Amino acid sequence: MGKGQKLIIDTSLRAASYLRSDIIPREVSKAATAMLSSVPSKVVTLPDLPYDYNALEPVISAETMTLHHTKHHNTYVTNFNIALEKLDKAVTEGDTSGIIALEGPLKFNGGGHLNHSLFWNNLCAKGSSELKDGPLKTLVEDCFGDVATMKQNLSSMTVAVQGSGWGWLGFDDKSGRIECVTRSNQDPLEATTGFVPLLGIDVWEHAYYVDYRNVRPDYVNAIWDVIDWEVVEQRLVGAQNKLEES
Ligand code: MN3
Repeated sequence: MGKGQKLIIDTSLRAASYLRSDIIPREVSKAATAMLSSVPSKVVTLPDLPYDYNALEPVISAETMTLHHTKHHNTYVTNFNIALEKLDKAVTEGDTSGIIALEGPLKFNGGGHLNHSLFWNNLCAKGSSELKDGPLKTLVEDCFGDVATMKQNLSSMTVAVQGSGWGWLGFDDKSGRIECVTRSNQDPLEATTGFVPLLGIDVWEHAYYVDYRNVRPDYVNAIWDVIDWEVVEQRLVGAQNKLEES
């Protein structure tokens, strides 16, 4: 069964299982619930990297990339699926307290999954990182004066994140401008601020400790060599198009 099909079926089964027996026969409701719980409820999976583990060397080592992808990101995926399963159960049982208690695990693990999925894709091999003339460069120059100033702003804000977190270049769909924003832990940018994520920099220690030890500024300064600006520009253009359609 395809992912889309499963989602549609899951949704209709869920709807059926919530209906009271005075609206539909109890057997139908029971069968829907039973069938729903028999369908594997794994909603997210660990995405493949768009390059080899050693592709970002020497900026980020293959060791860091392997650990970061197969251990850290994978743990967010696993725990997000567990939280979703619990959510399903709590919703089915009408357990309001249980639903609310899942807010933290959903945000942390779902955010971890979203953030890393964006992060892998906005990186590329050193030789391929080039910010060419186009809508992104034009808007960066309009908002920051020049590209170097934008990099400086985002670097210093990201280095200054207390504890674990992320630095982002975000698109503000109210003003149509780009801004530097930081978030703590795995708080996902769009869900917690409304900014559309264009470029993310992970400054959890697991992202750089093997290669840079505790020297976060060296890591953040080096990462500019492996930014996939084409992807960042695609995200910008996508957000701008969405804005025009709305
Ligand atoms: Mn990470």
